[in-house]
Amino acid sequence: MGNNGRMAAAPHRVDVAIVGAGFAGMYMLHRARSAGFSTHVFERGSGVGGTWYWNRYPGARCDVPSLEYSYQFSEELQQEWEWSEKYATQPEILRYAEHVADRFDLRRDISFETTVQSLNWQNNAWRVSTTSGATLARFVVLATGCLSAANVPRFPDDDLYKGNTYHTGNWPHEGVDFSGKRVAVVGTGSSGIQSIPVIAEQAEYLTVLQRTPAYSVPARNQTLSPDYVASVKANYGEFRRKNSLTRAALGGDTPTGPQGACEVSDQERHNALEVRWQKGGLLFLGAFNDALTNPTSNRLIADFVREKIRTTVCDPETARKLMPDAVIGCKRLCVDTDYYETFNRHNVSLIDLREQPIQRFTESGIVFTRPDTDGVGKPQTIEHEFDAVIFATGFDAMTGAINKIDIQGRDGQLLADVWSEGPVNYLGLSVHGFPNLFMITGPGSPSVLTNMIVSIQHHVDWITECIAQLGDSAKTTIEADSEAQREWVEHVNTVAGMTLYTSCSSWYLGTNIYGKPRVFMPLPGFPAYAQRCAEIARDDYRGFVTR
Ligand code: NA7
Repeated sequence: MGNNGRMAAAPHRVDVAIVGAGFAGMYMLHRARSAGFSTHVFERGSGVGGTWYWNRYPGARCDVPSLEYSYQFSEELQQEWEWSEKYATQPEILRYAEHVADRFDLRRDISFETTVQSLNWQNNAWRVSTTSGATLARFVVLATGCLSAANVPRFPDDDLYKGNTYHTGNWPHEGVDFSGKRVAVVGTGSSGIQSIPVIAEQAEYLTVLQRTPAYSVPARNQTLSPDYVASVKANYGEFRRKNSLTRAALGGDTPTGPQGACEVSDQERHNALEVRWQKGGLLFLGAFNDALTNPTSNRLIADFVREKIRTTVCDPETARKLMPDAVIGCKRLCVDTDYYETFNRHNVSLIDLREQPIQRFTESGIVFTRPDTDGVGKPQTIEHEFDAVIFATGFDAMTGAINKIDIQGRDGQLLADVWSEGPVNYLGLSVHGFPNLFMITGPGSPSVLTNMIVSIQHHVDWITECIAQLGDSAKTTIEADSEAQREWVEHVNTVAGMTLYTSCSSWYLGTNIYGKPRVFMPLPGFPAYAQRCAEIARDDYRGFVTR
C-alpha cells in the first residue's frame, strides 16, 4: 500500500462523501470536517495528490508559479512550506500534498484504492457504491479533477505491438529508463512538450509524432531566491488578493498590458512581447489586452512566436513543421524548457502526422503513410521501429472522470443522459435533478482557465458555507433550478463566444474526444464569476431550489 500504511475504512453513513483526494478533495475534507460534518473521501489511487499523483512523466512540472500554486487557507502552512523553484516539479508538488495530508491529519478519513462506481439518490440521501462497499451520504462532492481521465487513442493493429507503451497521465511509479532505447512520443501538448527535452537526453533516439503544432513559451525556470520568497511571505495575503483580481487568478504582479496589440507601433509591440518572452511563462499572452478577442492582434502575437521558432530551430523543414498556424492561446499555451532547442539534437526528429499519418502498428513499431507516391499514384509507406511508445495524448477533460461514475439523480434520471448534448449546470457547481451533489471546478466555472488552486479553494469555501447554511435552515436538499441552469449555460456560451477560444479544436471544447459534444466548458474570467457566486449566496442562494 502506498498510503503510508494507513487505510481508513468507510463508514456506513456520513454527512459529506467526497470523490477524489487531490487538491480539491483534500481541502474539501478539511473544511467540511472543520465545519462539524462527518466526512469521508474515496480515492482510486493509493495516495493523495490527484493529478500530481498520476502524472509522474519525466519533466512533469506546474506551469503556474509555486508561490501561487499552493493553498492559502492556512497562514501557518503558507509560511512554513518552502518551494525550491519558480515552477515546482511533480515530485515536489506531491511532497507538498503529502505534507498537507499529514499536517491536517486527513488520511484517517480517506479510503485509498477505492473507486466510486455509482451514486444513487434514494430517500433523500446518496448511496455511494465503491469497489469495496457502500456508504450513505447526505451530500456528495465530486472532486474528481479536470484532467484525470486519460485519453489513449487506438490505432489499427496496436495490439500487435510488442514494445512498451505508456501514457503520461498514468506513469509507472518506479520510473522508466529509456537509456539505449528508440522512443516515440505521440502528442505535443503540455505533457509532450515538458517530457520531450528530458527524454531526448536519455534515449538513444527520440521521434516526436506531432498532429498539431503547439505554441510554447519558455518557462525561464529558476531557483527561488530567499529574498524574493521572504518578500512574498511578508505580505502573502496581499499577494494572493492581487492574484485573485486577475482574469486567470494568477500573476497579479504582472498585470495585462493596457493596450491592444494593434494599437501600438511594430517596434513597441515587438519590445513588449520580447520583455514577456524573456520573463517566460503563461503571462506572455498578457502583453496586450486583446490577445484572445481581436483576431488581428492575435495573429501579430502568433507571428512573434513563429519567428522565435524559425530562429531557434536550425533545420528549416523541421522549423516549418513546428510552426502553428492556429489562433495562439486557443488551445492552452504551453510552457517549456528547451523544447524547440531539442529539435537541434542529432538524436531527435519530428514526424508531422498531418503529412505522414499513422497507418498501423506492427510488432516492432509504426507504419506511416508517406506523402509521396510510387509513381503510379499508390501512397508509399515507411516503418519506424520503436522500443517504447509514449502517449502524451491528453485527457477527456472536465467531464471524463465524472462520466465514468454511474450517477442516478432524482426520479431515476442519469447524469449521462442529462449531459448527452453537453454538461449543463448552474455555476459549474450543481446540476438540476441532482440534489445535494456538488462539483469542484466543474464545467461552467472558470476552473482550467485559472490557477486551479485558487478556483478549488473558492469552490470548497462556497460549498461548505452553502451546506452549513442549509443545515441551519429547516431544509434538507438543494439543487439548481432548471431555469437558472438554462440561463447559466447561455451565459457561459455568450462569454466564450466573445473570445477566440471557440475558433479551434481543443480539449476546452471536448473536440479531442471522438463523439463528445462540442461545447466550450470553462467560463473565462475569475473575478466576475467569484463576485456572482457571492451575490447568489447572499441572495439566499438565488437560482437554487431548497426543500
Ligand atoms: P493535450 O494538451 O490535450 O495534448 C494532447 C496532444 O496529443 C495534442 O498534441 C494532440 O494533438 C495529441 N493527440 C491526441 N490524440 C492524438 C492522436 N490520436 N494521434 C496523434 N496525436 C494525438 O494534453 P496534455 O496532457 O499535453 O496537456 C493537458 C493539460 O495538462 C494542459 O493543457 C495543461 O493544462 C496541463 P491535437 O492537438 O489534438 O491535434
